Amino acid sequence: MSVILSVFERCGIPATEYAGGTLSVFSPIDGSEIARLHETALDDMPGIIARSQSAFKAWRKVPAPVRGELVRLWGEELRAAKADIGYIVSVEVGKIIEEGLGEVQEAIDICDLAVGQSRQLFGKTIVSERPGHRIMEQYHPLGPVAVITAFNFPAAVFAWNAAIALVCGDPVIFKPSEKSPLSGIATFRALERAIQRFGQAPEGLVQLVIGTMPHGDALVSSPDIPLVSATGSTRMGRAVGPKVAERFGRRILELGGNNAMVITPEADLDMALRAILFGAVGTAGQRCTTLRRVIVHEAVKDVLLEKVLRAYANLAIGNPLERGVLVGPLIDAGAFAMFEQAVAQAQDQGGTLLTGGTRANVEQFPGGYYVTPAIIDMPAQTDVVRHETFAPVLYILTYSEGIEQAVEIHNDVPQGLSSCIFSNNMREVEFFISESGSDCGMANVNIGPNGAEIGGAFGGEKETGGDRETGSDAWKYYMRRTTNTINYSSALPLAQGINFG
Ligand code: UN1
Repeated sequence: MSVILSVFERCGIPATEYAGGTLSVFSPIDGSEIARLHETALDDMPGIIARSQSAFKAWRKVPAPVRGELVRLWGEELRAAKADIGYIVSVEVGKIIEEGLGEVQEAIDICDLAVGQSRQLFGKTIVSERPGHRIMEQYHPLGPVAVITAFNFPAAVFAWNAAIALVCGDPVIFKPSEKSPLSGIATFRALERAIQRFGQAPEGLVQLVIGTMPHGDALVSSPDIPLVSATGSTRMGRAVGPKVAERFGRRILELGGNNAMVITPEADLDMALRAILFGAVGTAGQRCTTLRRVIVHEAVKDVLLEKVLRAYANLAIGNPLERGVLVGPLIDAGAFAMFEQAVAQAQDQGGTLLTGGTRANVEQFPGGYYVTPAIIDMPAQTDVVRHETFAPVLYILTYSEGIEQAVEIHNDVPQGLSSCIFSNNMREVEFFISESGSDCGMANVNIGPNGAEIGGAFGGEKETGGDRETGSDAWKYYMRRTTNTINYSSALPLAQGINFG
């Protein structure tokens, strides 16, 4: 693991930073400690927030396309550091290299999108009911944005928020997850290098906070941070949401998912199989978009299961840094305990364990929590199925009637992030994505629920939080809208025809 130290150095994380501190960071690959980071002093939080506020006063005046130039440079720095940051993601989160690199690519992609967006921060012009009047909307910078990320996407989710916030004119304070801060720091350092090359950013435009819950709390509770973007569990969202609401702040919450795939009698089962594999065992089941439920028609259930079980039997589980391995470790002992608990509960609740569900023996790394991905055939959508377990546990649910029944089962969970249908029947497909279909923020056709591109809006309904980030018009969350009514006549008529004396 000593190679990681030279990668840290190349990414701008020197020994003075990764050693000698109080926050231990472990690699899930073998459970070893890879860094001891220095935590941000809690006393420094007010100063950090104040610096962000003063940076805002300068940054909001920089023309948006010029702000876009900074993000363009960040994209260049990320391209140059892609292999290194991808490697850190793999070591720190346990993703296979391919997925570690994919995550950095996602950060690069959002930079590209944000650069274009920096020339497209537009409002509407609206006709007025009064002669000689015009109405228009403008989008102005909002203020400091706090970005609090989860362990599983430490580079991409920071970039999703920071790239858009920066072009929108907002400074950023970034608190990465204490479980995977190094990937976040490396991504942040690439941004600092871009800032240096850019040469005209105000001091405090982007700041990093290394710490735990109290640090997050300081950001969430501060009235000087108009927008908090937080990714994590529904439990975390329940704590963050009300605190931000209490001070009338804005929030972007990306919380739990319980993503399903409906497989109808007219599905291409080989395609479905491939999507199930990437969806359910990719990232060892630790994506918020991970496939957690398959809702399959009884007519194709046996054929599908046979294919899926055969593929699961050949899954390469082990060192995520080794080519050919598809399933790396869970993040830590806590995640493993949840996995074990879910597998046991599902069986208590009438499920039949078809494969997996145990700790995998990876001899090389006795300290890592590797598991055999579980598939559990459930007689009904019981409590455990309705709960998000952040691990590779796939529940099989069966339907026997039409697509309406499948959708009913599909929507009968508290979460609403991502969903998909496999079918070549346009009636089923259109129903699934219609107003009466999937109630999720994302509903895909003949592709899995995960691995979304950044161009669309990302997020979901119900306990997932209701907000959106990345592409489409998600940028509007990061700006404040003003409606301007302009009178260019020499009279002062009132709207609604009111005659006031
Ligand atoms: C997450 O797991 O928090 O759609 C984000 C996906 C990725 C992002 C996942 N683009 O799976």
